[in-house]
This record gives sequence, structure tokens and C-alpha cells, in this order.
Amino acid sequence: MRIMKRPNILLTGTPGVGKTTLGKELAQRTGLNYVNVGDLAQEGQLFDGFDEEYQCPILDEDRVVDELEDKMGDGGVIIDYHGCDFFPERWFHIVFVLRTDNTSLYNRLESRGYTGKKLQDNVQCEIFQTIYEEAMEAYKEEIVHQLPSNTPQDLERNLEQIVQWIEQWMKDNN
Ligand code: DAT
Repeated sequence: MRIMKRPNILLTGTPGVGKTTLGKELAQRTGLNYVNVGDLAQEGQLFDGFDEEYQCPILDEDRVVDELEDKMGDGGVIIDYHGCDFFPERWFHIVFVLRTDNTSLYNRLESRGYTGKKLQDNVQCEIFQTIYEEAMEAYKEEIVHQLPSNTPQDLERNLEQIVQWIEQWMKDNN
């Protein structure tokens, strides 16, 4: 039996914009495989050093890419990470950059326990649209889409749009 081809999707954006919430629900609705790169790195200890300033381990990007390569080749993977320029460009059929208004993001990160410089820097990352620009440099502009992620209504709309896009992609590619 011929196996159905399925797309690989990147969900990126500043911490707290809603990647995990969207990614997990999307996986539930579509049967695609959700991968949280932070969790993957934690499980496999895919780190290379420690960042004293932010008090967190530094991701070993090469080992993360090696770890994911086979799975990405099979297709049907949703990747969730707050960075996007170290993944091979060829991996993704579409890239979504989630965006959240400053006040909402500030509140979400504060209730996650972020304080001080870490909180400020992450909100600033969103204000400067750092991840969006990173994505626009790393991938073809026409596959990079921004999604508002402020309210539960935004979440539902994003889910419906992505599910539709996946269905269309599978019709076109099988
Ligand atoms: P990320 O994975 O980007 O760090 P998350 O999915 O953990 O973000 O979400 C951070 C918090 O925001 C969490 O408490 C759920 C909430 N949230 C996510 N998407 C939302 C949305 N569209 N509207 C309101 N709250 C949302």
C-alpha cells in the first residue's frame, strides 16, 4: 500500500505566544506528530553548555537536527520551537509565526513565573518581531505566515485554517 504523504509544519514565535497549545490541539485533530523541541532536548540531554545570563542550558542545535532528521523525512511532523534558523530549510512545507500583543504576552509570561530581565527580554523579542524576521530570512517568504494568537477565538480560527491547509496539501500531493 502506498503511504500518504503528509506535510511538515513549523510553529515558531516568542515564548508564550501559544505554540504548544496550538501544536498539541492540531496534532489531536489531524493525527500529525507533535514535537516540542525543548522537551526533546530535555529528554535526550541535547545541550551544549550553560547560559549563565539566562540560567538555562544551551541547545545543541546539531544534535537536535540529527535526532529529528529521519522523522522529518517521513513527513507529518509539527515542530514547536522559539527559534527557527538552525533547522534545514528543506524540512518544512509551511511556517507559522504566532504573534501576541505585548500586554497579553507580558501577563502570560508573568504567570509562567518569568521576572526581571527574562520577562523584559522576551516581551521585547515580540515587540521587535525578532522571530518573524528570523523566519523570513531562513525560509522562502511565501511559506511564512503570521498568526494572531491573543484570544481563544484566534486559537480556534488558526486551528481551522491550518487543518484546511493540511487537507488541501494532502489532496495536492497524493
Ligand atoms: P508557547 O508554547 O508559545 O510558549 P503556550 O502554548 O505554552 O505558549 O501558551 C502560553 C499561555 O498562553 C498558556 O497559558 C496558554 C495561553 N494561550 C495560548 N494560546 C492562547 C490564545 N490564543 N488565547 C489565549 N490564551 C492562549
